Amino acid sequence: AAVQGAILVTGGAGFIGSNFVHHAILHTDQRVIVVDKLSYAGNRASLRGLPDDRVEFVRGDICDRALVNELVTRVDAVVNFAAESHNDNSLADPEPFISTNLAGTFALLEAVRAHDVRYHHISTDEVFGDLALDDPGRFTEDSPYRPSSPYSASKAGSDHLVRAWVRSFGVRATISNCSNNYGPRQHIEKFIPHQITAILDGGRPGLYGDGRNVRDWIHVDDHCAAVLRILESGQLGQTYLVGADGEHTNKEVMELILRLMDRPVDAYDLVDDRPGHDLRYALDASKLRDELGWRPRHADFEAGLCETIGWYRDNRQWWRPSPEDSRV
Ligand code: NAD
Ligand code: TDX
Repeated sequence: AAVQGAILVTGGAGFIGSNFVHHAILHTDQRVIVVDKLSYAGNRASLRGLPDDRVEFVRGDICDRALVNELVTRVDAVVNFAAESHNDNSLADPEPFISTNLAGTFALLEAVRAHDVRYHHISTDEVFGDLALDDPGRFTEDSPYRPSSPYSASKAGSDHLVRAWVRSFGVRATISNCSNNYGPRQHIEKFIPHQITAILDGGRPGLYGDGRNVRDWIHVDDHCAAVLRILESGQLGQTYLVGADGEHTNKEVMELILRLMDRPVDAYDLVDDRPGHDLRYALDASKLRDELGWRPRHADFEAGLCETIGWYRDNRQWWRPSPEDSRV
């Protein structure tokens, strides 16, 4: 196999990173080192229940070049999930997006270059900007980069760094650009868990603008399986789009959540729109399907959403820790 003993997972206490660590422990015999600085978005509880002899947790910053350099010498591959990930935060204060998403990627690239370690870069469909609501097209690997927000611009810049390190230095890297993920352990700042937890708390959820914006949803497990497949069999230097043909307007998703939670489907407010709000994301994952044989397993969005609602209902202490929890 392309990857042997151990993987360094950056941002492994975050939403997708922690799901990836659980996935890799279940589906491979790899050992995993997680490095995560435990920003507001990181949660140590997301890594509970994993075997101690296969998972090591290191609290640290991917911008710390000495730390990253040392960790890279102990693994066969790096998967970089660590990022500032929320568009609204990037509008309020772009600075951490520049340091983590750009300087952090730079630190990792220099380390994998020095030690010739395989690198996989996690990115987003947002680097391509948005599509018009009436545009029948979808993003492909060849779509031009046209990011809209400080977040997506920092991710776009990080992708460019990876490609430059591949071409100029022969770094053995791949990139994946995924659509909007949903599932367990997603920070409640994000749309789906934000609405679910607002309803569980007895509040009224808010839809930005008129709710016509479209997102292309994929279950986080399907994203994790795709990343593992690319790590094992992806062609070096290549980019793969990851998506599961899951386009829905925000209004549709809001109404579905309300219905699944036994609330009237109009029990929400329209609130101020996000400045620069991207209209539509949609991506064509044919390359990943045709070349690597990946298929999404959670094709039924309603069933996946129902399960996700159940997870937030059953894991209130994860998203609303009590004072006793924080003292442990
Ligand atoms: P998240 O915000 O839930 O998790 C990010 C994790 O990175 C957190 O645990 C945080 O503590 C950690 N982190 C932040 N800065 C760090 C630093 N400097 N050093 C070490 N750790 C640091 O994000 P997520 O939604 O899991 O996204 C993970 C990756 O996937 C990001 O690169 C994001 O751009 C990409 N992505 C996300 C989505 C989505 O829908 N959530 C879709 C496509 C791509
Ligand atoms: O309260 C809300 N109401 C609302 O209508 C929130 C938080 C969001 N929205 C809208 C904005 C978006 O159109 O819902 C949609 C989804 O919003 P987010 O969850 O903030 O995601 P988005 O901006 O689409 O970006 C996400 O997908 C791509 C992730 O946060 C990124 O990390 C990823 O790269």
